[in-house]
Amino acid sequence: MNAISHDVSKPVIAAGSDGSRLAALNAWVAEVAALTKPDAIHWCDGSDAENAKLIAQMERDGTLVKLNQQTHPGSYLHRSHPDDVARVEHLTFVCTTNQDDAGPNNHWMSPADGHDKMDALFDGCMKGRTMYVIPYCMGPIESPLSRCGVEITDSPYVVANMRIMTRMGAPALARIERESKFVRGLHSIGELDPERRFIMHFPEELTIKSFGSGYGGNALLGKKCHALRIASHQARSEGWLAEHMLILGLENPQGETHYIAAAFPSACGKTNLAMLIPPEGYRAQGWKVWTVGDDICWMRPGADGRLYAINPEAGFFGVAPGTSDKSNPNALASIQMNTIFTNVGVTADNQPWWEGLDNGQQPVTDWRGNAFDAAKGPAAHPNSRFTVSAKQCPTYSPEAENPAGVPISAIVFGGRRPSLVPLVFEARDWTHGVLVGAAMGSETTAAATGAVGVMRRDPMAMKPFCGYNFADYFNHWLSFDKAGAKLPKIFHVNWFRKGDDGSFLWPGFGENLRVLEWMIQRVKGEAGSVETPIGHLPADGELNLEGVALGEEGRAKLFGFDRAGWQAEFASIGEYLDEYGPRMPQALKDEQQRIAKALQD
Ligand code: O2Y
Ligand code: MN
Repeated sequence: MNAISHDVSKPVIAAGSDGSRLAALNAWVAEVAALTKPDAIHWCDGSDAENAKLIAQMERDGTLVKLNQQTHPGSYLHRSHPDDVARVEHLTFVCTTNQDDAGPNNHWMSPADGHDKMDALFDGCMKGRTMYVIPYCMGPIESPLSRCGVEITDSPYVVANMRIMTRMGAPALARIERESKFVRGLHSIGELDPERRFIMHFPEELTIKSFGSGYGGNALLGKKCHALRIASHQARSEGWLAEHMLILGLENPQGETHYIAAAFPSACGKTNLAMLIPPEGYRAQGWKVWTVGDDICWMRPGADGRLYAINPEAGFFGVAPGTSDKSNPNALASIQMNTIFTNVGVTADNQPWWEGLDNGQQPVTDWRGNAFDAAKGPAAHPNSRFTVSAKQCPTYSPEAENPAGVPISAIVFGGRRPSLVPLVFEARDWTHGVLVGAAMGSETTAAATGAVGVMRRDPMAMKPFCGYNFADYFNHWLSFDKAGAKLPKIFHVNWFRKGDDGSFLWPGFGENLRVLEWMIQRVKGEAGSVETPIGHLPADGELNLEGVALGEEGRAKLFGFDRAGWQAEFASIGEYLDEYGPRMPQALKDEQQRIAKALQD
């Protein structure tokens, strides 16, 4: 790496710059270098040559293993430390001056204590290592909705992933030079010791400090730390929304495309929905789904009153297990080349493998690098991932690069709800829709450490990601409903409703298009509904079920309304809102009480 690194004894100046407009950045880099004491500093330019050098270095030191280059050209496997395989919510903090500003939804530490704790960990941690400075832009470089950041890290794996997941390097640095405002993210893998691992956010200072993990959202600071926790805070003060949502375009046979943003908790199928392939009959008629983003959505009102959205990311960090030619052919097609796989198994001929791939092959090595033994667990870790450029997705929307963003027609909330919650319902209005989002519940998944399959409230799928008090966040959502606003309709879906025998009642995957079709018909005033206290359900025959085999139980549970069950649910929602005390907006409490009362009538 020496050929492309700076000698630390020389002044730390961004490459290609006279330093004047980047004084704050240069000063911060120098300050970090003085604290962490790296052997070398490398400013990332994002070029192919730089990436090739880093990959070669990581191959040499075993950080990356080259996969079968005939079947998967340009693709590599990374095995993370076995104790470092997922986000760590219990070690993730929001450090605001007032504890109430972080809210009961976050772990809190004072900014002074947070900095002290982290700086003690960072002291000298990069001795013997290279410090990489990664300028990046979240969103298209020319978009007014985009925001820039700089991540400093000692992990070349992070550099390679950030290159895929963000617009990284020279163009981002040029934008930072123009704007001079950027999010500061400091990261070190440290010793990968779970006892010395913290992910700290300082939203008031637009700063992130992450130590002791090299994995995904803990380490790729542009993703969850910047694009959700810091951005949600920034969005509140600037009048926009930073959300844990996919964005897709639904094109009908008339060539009209409606954009939908959908929030589902981690590992609940956002990537699959974003890349949906319509069922055969729909395809024949000309229906298409375009992928704008699979995880994060930044939205702001445009001059016409509609919400316009960008995907701040440039790639996908998708869950590998369960990805197959049946569940998500577009994802599978995307990851045939130039992909970094993390913690998957490997076949005898060195191809990546995971449970549910269903390609007729078998693993010989598991995610830890041991000989695969089914008795000892899965070949791929349940939270194993692929990192790939969005440009490799066959359905990647050209509109994803539009600096103006895409206009959103519908917002969808959804979770894993084995009982009670029907397939789809529509909120009556914006305030009701905000309550639907605020009341979201879902079973936990392997995307974070901790128990899997436990029901918890996950408002707007932002429980792990909202950088401030949820009560203020709901208030911010409510504030969009003002004169001149042309807001999207809000819906709730549940692809995970189970029957008495424990099996899923809805086929899901491509068939979910039927539900999206009903939503857009509702947006256009072309489909009927039945009004219930929880919202509008599809009227009989209004959601196209032709060719879907649903038994009586399926129809009753997917499209029915269980009054007694919802009474109990609304009592629980009321208790949940009360946990936030007087900061909870009265309008939301009134809405909950109005519906609870209607459920009694
Ligand atoms: O970031 C991680 O460590 C895995 S979790 C993840 C990865 C990609 C997209 N979303 C998530 C999530 O937890 O929501
Ligand atoms: Mn996510």
